[in-house]
Amino acid sequence: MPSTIDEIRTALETRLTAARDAQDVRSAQIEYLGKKGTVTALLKQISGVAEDQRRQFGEQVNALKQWAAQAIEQRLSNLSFTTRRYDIDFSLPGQLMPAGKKHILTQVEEEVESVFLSMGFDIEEGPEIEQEYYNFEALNIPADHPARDMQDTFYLAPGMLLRTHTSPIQVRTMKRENPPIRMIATGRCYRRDAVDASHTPVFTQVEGLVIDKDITFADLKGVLQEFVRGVFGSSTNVKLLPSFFPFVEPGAETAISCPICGGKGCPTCKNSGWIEMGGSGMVHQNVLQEVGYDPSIYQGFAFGWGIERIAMIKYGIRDIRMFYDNDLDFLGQF
Ligand code: FA5
Repeated sequence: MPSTIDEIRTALETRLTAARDAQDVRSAQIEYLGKKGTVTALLKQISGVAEDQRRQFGEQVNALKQWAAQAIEQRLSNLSFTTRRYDIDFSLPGQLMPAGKKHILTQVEEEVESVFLSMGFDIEEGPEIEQEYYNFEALNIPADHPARDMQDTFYLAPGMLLRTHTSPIQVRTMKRENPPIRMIATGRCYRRDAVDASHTPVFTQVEGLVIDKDITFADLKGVLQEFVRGVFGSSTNVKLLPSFFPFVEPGAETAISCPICGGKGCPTCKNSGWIEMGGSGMVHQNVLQEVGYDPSIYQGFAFGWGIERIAMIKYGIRDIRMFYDNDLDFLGQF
């Protein structure tokens, strides 16, 4: 046990420097400043010191006590700083920045694209601001044709419009390339349609086109069958119902067996077991001639479906407006 003031001071200094945590410092505090502590013992000795030395001894012991108290506090605060630094739990999860994700329609579009890519189709693109020629005339819909009423159009300038469907991309692709052609195109379309649970003025379509020698209606059905099985599940079937589109002959509305009830009948398919998905048909010979193909050599089929419709059936969404309301709680589910 150190006996002189200097020795006590040096010993405490060494002790504090060696202290690894607050606990070590606290026990040093008790050992030196506690009731039975070294410094406290010296304080008690003051009154017993000879009178001529008492004052000097008292001052030295009090100074030691003060220094010891300060040194202990200082060491504690240093330790708490270092402890805090090393107290970080690196295994705790960090605060994640909310990450954005792809819109459900983009996800469905990409899924559709990947099914067709796996069948060897190319992906084409076309402009949303389109020439009337590609949107209508080249598709066998002349200016005075009543079929123009089927697609109420946003005109931008004479001869220019917002495309009403993705079918002009067929024409652009055929004019640019020679057969054989196997392509799909997805994209925004615009119509002056009143908004309701299944219509919006801006919507998305997927267009498909195959041109080659000896292409038949059976090829159309086979490709659509593969497509719907890839998107809706392997037991989904396709049914073609007679319909009219000026750019195909024969034309067909395409229905799939209801993926929700498996074709047994439910509210989604209005108990019919079938759900209509979009148009299709064999490319009209006027269209083939317009793009410079010889219809006696080349035939083909085309189809155009709504991506929103596909997404609604796949995910059981009853109102198309949900896609465009920007409700993050809704969109975050997908
Ligand atoms: C067409 O647009 C044809 N171009 C499809 C086609 C292509 C037929 C190739 C034959 C050959 P229709 O107008 O029926 O057809 O539209 C196809 C699909 O687009 C509809 O079944 C529907 O799912 C979607 N659609 C059309 N208008 C709207 C709208 N206002 N809002 C949401 N979806 C729409």
